[in-house]
Amino acid sequence: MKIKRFVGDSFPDVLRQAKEQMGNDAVILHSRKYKEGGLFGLFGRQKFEITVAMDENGRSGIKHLATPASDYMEMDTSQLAVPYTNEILQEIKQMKDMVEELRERIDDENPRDIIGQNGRLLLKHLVSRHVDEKLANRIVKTVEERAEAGQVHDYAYIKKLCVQVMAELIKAPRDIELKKGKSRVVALIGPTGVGKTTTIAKLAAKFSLIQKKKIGLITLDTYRIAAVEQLKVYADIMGLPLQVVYKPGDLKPAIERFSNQDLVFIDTAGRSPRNDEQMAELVTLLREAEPDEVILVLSATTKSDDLLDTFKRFDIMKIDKIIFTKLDETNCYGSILNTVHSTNKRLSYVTNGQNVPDDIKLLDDIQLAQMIMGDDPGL
Ligand SMILES: Nc1nc2c(ncn2[C@@H]2O[C@H](COP(=O)(O)OP(=O)(O)OP(=O)(O)O)[C@@H](O)[C@H]2O)c(=O)[nH]1
Ligand SMILES: [Mg+2]
Repeated sequence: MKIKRFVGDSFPDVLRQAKEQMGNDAVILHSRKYKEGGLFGLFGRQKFEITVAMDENGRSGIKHLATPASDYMEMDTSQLAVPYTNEILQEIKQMKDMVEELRERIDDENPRDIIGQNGRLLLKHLVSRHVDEKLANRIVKTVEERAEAGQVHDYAYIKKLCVQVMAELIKAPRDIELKKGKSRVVALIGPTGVGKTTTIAKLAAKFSLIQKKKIGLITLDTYRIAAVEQLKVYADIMGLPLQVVYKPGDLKPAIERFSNQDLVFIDTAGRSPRNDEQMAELVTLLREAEPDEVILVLSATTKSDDLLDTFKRFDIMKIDKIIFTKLDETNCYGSILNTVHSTNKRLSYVTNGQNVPDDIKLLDDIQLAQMIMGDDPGL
């Protein structure tokens, strides 16, 4: 018995290697997927491994795994009107072999069927990455239409096409806009605990320390004592001015006082989108603030249906962009694509950890699509 391990970038790739070196009769003993390398353990490269055995006498093998005729003999035929004779079993076996041979020939000669196979593989993969099944079907269809006939057998090529198609759906994420000589007011809204305050601290650090912009911070979150304290700690560390607003009437004057800052971030209290009273209060505050940008903060760990529901409820505040947080807490980013697709909103930053200010990034559409695909976006 010869046993060998094969490693590659895709399952078809390792299977091909195994077939080439061990022949069609080899038997797969074990298979697994694992991540290699990566950043923050997040963008590791997906690897596939199979362990294959080959009986050197050529007796065990894939062909022998097909049900042998003798198994049919063991069926309980007492209930059947027509008894299974050896002759019939022989014919069934011949027909099975013919179908198998035909299937192999079609696979070799008909590239469209190969794309069909690769398409099915791709669909399964996208759904496993939490891409909505309907959307995944549409993506696969577009990939199939665009695939060059000569390359359809190449799954790596099909995956690359898929990344392009998904990137077009995601569209290029947008940075926070700055206007020369004008103060810009940006409010972050969203459900409780998604990371609004932490994200403001990261953004404030990026714009003040790296881009040398003048930043002002305003918090409307006075519901919890700890909430003001949380932003105050960051403001003190970065040496940024912070104003705490307790009632709607004080908001406009606070923004006025920051009219010389390049960028003013407004932190809001996390609201349950299902609590109408809380939502109405937030709407009143935002009307008062008239922010230049309203950014909805969502967690990548939330289910697609809930993300969409949350978006709809917060959209009375006219959402401009979406920030996704906690990318480090999940492996499947299909929900990001689903949300962007069904809301038709632009993404902005993504965050991938609790560290202020490091764990925030403005990825491009291709990098996001690669992440959704489960590939290393090369960061
Ligand atoms: N793993 C991970 N944790 C994060 C990320 N962003 C924020 N957090 C953590 O999530 C928790 C909540 O963060 P906050 O910034 O207080 O969230 P919030 O949306 O302001 O919460 P409320 O004001 O209570 O609604 C904290 O423990 C943060 O450190 C992230 O990208 N990844
Ligand atoms: Mg907060």
